[in-house]
Formats: sequence, structure tokens, C-alpha cells
Amino acid sequence: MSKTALITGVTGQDGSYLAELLLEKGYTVHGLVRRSSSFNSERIDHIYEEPQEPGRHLILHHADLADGVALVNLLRDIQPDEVYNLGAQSHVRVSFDAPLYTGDVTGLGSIRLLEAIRASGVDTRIYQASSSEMFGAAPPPQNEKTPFHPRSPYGCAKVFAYWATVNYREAYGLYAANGILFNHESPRRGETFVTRKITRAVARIKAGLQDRLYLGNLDAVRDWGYAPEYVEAMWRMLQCDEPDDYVVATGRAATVRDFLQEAFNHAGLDWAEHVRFDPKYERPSEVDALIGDASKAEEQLGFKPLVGWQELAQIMVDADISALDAELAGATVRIDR
Ligand code: NDP
Ligand code: GDR
Repeated sequence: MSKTALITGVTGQDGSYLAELLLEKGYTVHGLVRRSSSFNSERIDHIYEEPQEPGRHLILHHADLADGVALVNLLRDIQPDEVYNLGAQSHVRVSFDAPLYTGDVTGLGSIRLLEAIRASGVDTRIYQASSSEMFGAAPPPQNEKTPFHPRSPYGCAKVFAYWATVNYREAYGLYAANGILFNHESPRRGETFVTRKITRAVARIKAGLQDRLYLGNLDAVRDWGYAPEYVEAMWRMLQCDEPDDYVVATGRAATVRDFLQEAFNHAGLDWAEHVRFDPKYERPSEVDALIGDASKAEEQLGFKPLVGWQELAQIMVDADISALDAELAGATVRIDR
């Protein structure tokens, strides 16, 4: 019998890659989509199946992590074998502007989902998308034993969700696992996260459509990995005998400036000629350095990412240049390059 999974956040970067992976593995995938006044399904359009198609394997449902009753009803209807909670207000800078909303969706949303599993009585396993942002000010390298010190409303909300997941495991024996993922990027990365903001700008500057790129803190250190690889680790965390929590990271570090330089160089451009500082992009409290120690995931899940930040920058620049070329040529641009 093929397995059934529910993904919250299926329209996001990770949700789209995870849906592809699970479909390849023969799953029937249910995706939770929140209602929007415009289409928000661009990342999954290429795997979308019309509701009228018989025997379809990707089924989308309107619901919201703010609506606990809808979650109970959804779980009762679908009876998934696995639940992946990827839905979130995931932008750290925005979480300072919308702290209560972020706490509600990113923090309380997780316990609504956990409680919905209990209330519906569904026998399932759950993955919680935890984040290296939970480590915040704790010095690197960070691993599963590093104490949390979040530096944003987003980080605080993710710490709540992390502990709620551990608590439901301990209190109710639920198979619940936290993946503590360090930054991971791709051509499908949201346009306002720093890597994609840079690679889109590189393409536009090269094409003569833009001259300046405004950024905030260039000194922040991140451990950037490649999103299509990381979704495999999520799946592996739900295939073990016992649930546990795992850091997923490359172990390699670079500053925003390093990434900037790599991306501009790859397109034959000099970043210093184009990049200017705007304090608007700084955060009230910054996370200075995140570098993961993922040895537990390597030993216990057999997972080791291959793509490092330099190759990642090149992949993203090439993808944004191709997409812009296609757009300028009048072709339909698809985001799943
Ligand atoms: P994205 O921002 O690309 O996707 C977030 C998803 O959550 C989107 O599908 C979004 O829907 C959905 N969403 C937002 N609000 C709600 C809501 N109220 N109810 C239901 N769904 C909602 O994030 P990523 O794919 O990059 O990340 C996936 C998860 O992993 C997130 O929880 C993120 O916090 C976490 N994470 C990400 C890391 C990274 O580097 N990418 C690292 C560590 C953790 P819509 O498309 O309509 O906006
Ligand atoms: P982050 O990613 O906050 O690490 O959260 P982001 O790309 O937003 O910032 C990374 C670093 O770049 C600095 N920066 C800028 N950031 C943005 N967005 N825009 C700018 O113009 C800019 N200039 C400099 C930031 O200050 C920061 O230090 C991501 C999200 O995906 C979270 O959901 C996830 O949990 C963490 O990664 C791990």
C-alpha cells in the first residue's frame, strides 16, 4: 500500500521539493494551501493535478495553521501516515514587524497541528521544521546539545514549536521529530531572502535592468545548503525506529559578503560597483554566526549534503539568468528550473 503524507507549507520552497520527492517515492501527497487573493501555487504548478483527474497523487486543501478546527477535520479526512509541518511566517526580519502573527502561525500553529493529531486520533508521524535561528546568539559550531538563545520573534516562535514537538513525543508517545535545519536555498528561494535577492539582482544588473542593490549586514556568517538535498533528510527522520531531533547543515561557513562576491564574480561583475548599504535591512538584534555540526544526522540518518555555498551561488545565479533571458524573450517562465 502506498503511503499518504500531509505537507503544510506545500507552496513554499521546501514544501515544493518535498512534494516532488514524496511523489517520486510513490506517496499520495496532500498539501495544505492557505487562501490568497492571487495565485500562490507557482512552485507546485508543474506537479499540479486537476481535481477532476482520476487517481491523482497530489491533492490540495484550503486550510490555515491559524484554524485548529480545520486541521482536525483535515487530518480525520486524510488519515496521513506522515505529516510535515513546514508552514510558517518564515522571514526573520518580518517577524520584528509582525511578532504576534509570527508567534501565532509559526509557534502556536505547531501545537494546533499536534493537538489536531491527538483530537482526530490519527495514527501518524510528524516532522517539525525547526531552525538554526533557535541557536541565535549561541556561538558556533551548533549541534543538538547547544542551548537555544533566539534573537527574533521568529526564533522564539520556533523554540516554542520545537519544545511542543518534544513534549508531545514525551507526553503521548507520538512519533514526533524536529529537523533543526540551517539555511538552505535554491532557485525557488523566496525573493526577499538574502541569497535570492542577490542572485536575482545579479541577473538584472547583467541584463542592464538594474544598477543598484541595497543590502543590510554583510558580516553575518551562515551555513548555506541546497534545499533539494535537505528535504531527503526530513523524510529520513520519519523512517527511523524511534523519533529524535537532528541538525542538518553543511558545516561550512561564509559571510553574506562572501556569497555576494561569489555570485557577482560568477556573472563577471564587481559587487562593489553595485551594492549599497540600507539600514532598513538590518535587524534590531542580529544572529552573527550559524555553522552547524551535523555529525549526528550523518551517523544515524546516513545523510551528508554535497552542495556547498559556492556551488549553490553559481546554481542560483545561472537559474536567475536563464529565467530572465526566457522572460525577456517572451517565453513562459517556470520557476522549477
Ligand atoms: P517559505 O517561506 O518558502 O514557505 C512557507 C510556507 O508556509 C508557504 O507555503 C506559506 O504559504 C506557508 N504559510 C505561511 N503562513 C501560513 C499559514 N498561516 N497557514 C498555513 N501555511 C502558511 O519557507 P521555506 O520553504 O524556506 O521553509 C519551510 C519551513 O522550514 C518553514 O517553517 C521555515 O520556517 C523552516 N525553515 C526554513 C529554513 C530555510 O533556510 N529555508 C531553515 C530552517 C527552517 P504561502 O505560499 O501562501 O505564503
Ligand atoms: P535568515 O535568512 O535570517 O538567516 O533566515 P536571510 O536570508 O533573511 O538573512 C541572512 C543574513 O543576511 C543578512 N542580510 C539580509 N537579509 C535579507 N533578507 N535582506 C537583506 O537585504 C540583507 N542584507 C543582509 C541578514 O541580516 C542575515 O544575517 C532564514 C529563513 O529561511 C528562516 O526561516 C530560517 O529558519 C533560517 O534561515 C535558518
